[in-house]
Amino acid sequence: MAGRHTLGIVKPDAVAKGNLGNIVAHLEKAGFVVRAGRLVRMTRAQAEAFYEVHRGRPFYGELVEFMVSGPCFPMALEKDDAVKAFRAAIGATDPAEAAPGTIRRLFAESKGKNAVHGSDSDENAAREIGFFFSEAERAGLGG
Ligand code: 3AN
Repeated sequence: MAGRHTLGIVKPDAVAKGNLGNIVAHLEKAGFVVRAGRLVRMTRAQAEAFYEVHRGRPFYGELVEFMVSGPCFPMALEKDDAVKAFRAAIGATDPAEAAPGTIRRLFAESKGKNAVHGSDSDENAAREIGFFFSEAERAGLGG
C-alpha cells in the first residue's frame, strides 16, 4: 500500500523570493497536511549526503552549491498516496515542461533552481524525513 508521508523541500530560490508561504498555502489547498517543517541552512556535507544518489551526475556539483546557497524549508507532508500526489502537485523537473497550475510552473525559474524537491519513493520518503527530523519530531507523524 502506498504511504501517507513524503518529504518536500522549499528550495533556496523560492525561500529567497518570498514564496515559502505561497507554496505551503498551495500545498494545503491541494489537501496536504504539514506534519513537520523547519527553516534549515544546510552545510555542504549535509547537502552532499542528502543528494548522494545523484553523485557522479553532471549537475551534482551545481545542485549541492545551490542547496547550500541559502536557507531551505524541509517539511514532512501527509496525504493519501503522498509521494505520487506531491510529485503531481509540483510538476516536471523542468518548469518549462511542468503542467499549468503546478508549483514548479508557478514558482520555479529553471531545471536547477526549481523551487521544490519531492521524494521519489516511499523508501526515500522515509529516509529523507529521517534525515531532517528527529525521532521525537517524527513521533507526531503517525502511521
Ligand atoms: P526531481 O527533483 O524532479 O525528482 P531529479 O531527481 O531528476 O528531479 O533531480 C534532482 C534535482 O537535481 C532536481 N530537483 C534539480 O534541482 C537538479 N537537476 C536535475 N537535472 C538537472 C539539470 N539538468 N541541471 C541542473 N540541475 C538539475
